[in-house]
Amino acid sequence: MLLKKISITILLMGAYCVHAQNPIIQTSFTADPAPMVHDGTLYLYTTNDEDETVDNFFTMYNWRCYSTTDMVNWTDHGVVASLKDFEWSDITNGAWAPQCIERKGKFYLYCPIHGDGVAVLVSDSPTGPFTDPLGHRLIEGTNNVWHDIDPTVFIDDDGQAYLFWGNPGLYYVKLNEDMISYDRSIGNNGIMAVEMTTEAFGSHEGRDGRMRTTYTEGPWVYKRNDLYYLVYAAAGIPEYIAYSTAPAIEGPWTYQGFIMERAPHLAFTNHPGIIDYKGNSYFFYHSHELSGGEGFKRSVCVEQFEYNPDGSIPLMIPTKHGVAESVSNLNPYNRVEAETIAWSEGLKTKKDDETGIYVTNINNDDYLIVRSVDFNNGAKVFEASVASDSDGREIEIRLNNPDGELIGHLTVGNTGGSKSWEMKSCELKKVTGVHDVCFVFKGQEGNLFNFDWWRFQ
Ligand code: FUB
Repeated sequence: MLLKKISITILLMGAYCVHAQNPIIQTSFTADPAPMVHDGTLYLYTTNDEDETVDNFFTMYNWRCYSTTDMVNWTDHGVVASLKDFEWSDITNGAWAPQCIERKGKFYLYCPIHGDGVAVLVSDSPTGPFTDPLGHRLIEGTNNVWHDIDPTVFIDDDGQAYLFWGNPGLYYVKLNEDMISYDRSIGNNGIMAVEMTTEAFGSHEGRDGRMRTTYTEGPWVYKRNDLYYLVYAAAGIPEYIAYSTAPAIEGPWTYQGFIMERAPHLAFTNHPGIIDYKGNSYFFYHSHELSGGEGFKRSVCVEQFEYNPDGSIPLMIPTKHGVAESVSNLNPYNRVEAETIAWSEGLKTKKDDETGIYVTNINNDDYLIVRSVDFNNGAKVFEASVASDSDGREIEIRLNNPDGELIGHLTVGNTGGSKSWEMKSCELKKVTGVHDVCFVFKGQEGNLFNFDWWRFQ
């Protein structure tokens, strides 16, 4: 009996390691998740905590984007916007929590510049390039640029768009149809301040002993079944996630309580993003686990959940395994970008004009896993686009995990340089059905090679 128990525990531990899915991005530090579904794909906009923290504070210059069609494999689109896109702003560090929305084929990315208010960028594609349509900030207004962070945008059924934001106050404007200006005939030159009552946002005792509402920052506004939801970081610092609901977007809001409590591996900030995709509901947040507990180096995580029958949101437990099941399989017979990753160890991604995004910083024994790969009736050949400046490097192709069954190995060889891309191929043990696939990188020293895309035949 005891033996059975021990082997079950070992089995579970094995499964746990293999399917570790949170945080969902391991190649950069990402925070402040903002999911958006467009044309069957879920795009995830994030902030980007730099690898090197300056002056023990948030060090954030860029906004990044990732996408998925299965909720387990995430394709890295790199930096899609940066503080440099706002020529009028002198701020060089402060690319805080954004949100993107589509309207009439244009994508509007609302970007808070910490210390310089909320700005907007526009693009014809969800992954950019984004440009600044205004040449000045969008929100002119609360006379306190610290308040003007964390925009969340929402288009109601009647077509009226709203932009909410703020820490520790909560404000909103009614955006005009162009999405880059707002109705200035209401409130304070267009800006409405939400009444911060305890009925609306609950109450808690701050660190200074004063009572206040739990609302802190990071609002996320949406509507479901005629009920308006406002989810936010609460009772900071450390922050929990709480939410309020209302019968109308203007309120009155009613406090509904915490939905993610503090946990040791969560950072001192947290930030919600909620979305439905392919019939499931997902809750995005961030933790500091990947950096080993550094609050200025956070990483986005996701949990699947179900609303309670009365529409309330259940308590979210931050897990290691995250999303257990993919919502669709990956077709390995189409070109797959190497930066499509379910889990990786040791890798980074880079972007250049010629190649786009590729996987780099590859050292001996680093690996990447792609999940739910559907080989169907069988793959016999593996092809990959790689660039290397020496011989003696290879990719082991294994099933499931770095120690899984070896089905082939690709000799990378010297292609003439780390930007000289060549398509290499190797034969495989025949593999059929659906598997997770693990590419394990082998070679003697340093940065072994770069990896752009792969495909099975
Ligand atoms: O990431 C910088 C700030 O930390 C965000 O704007 C807040 O929501 C908090 O996550």
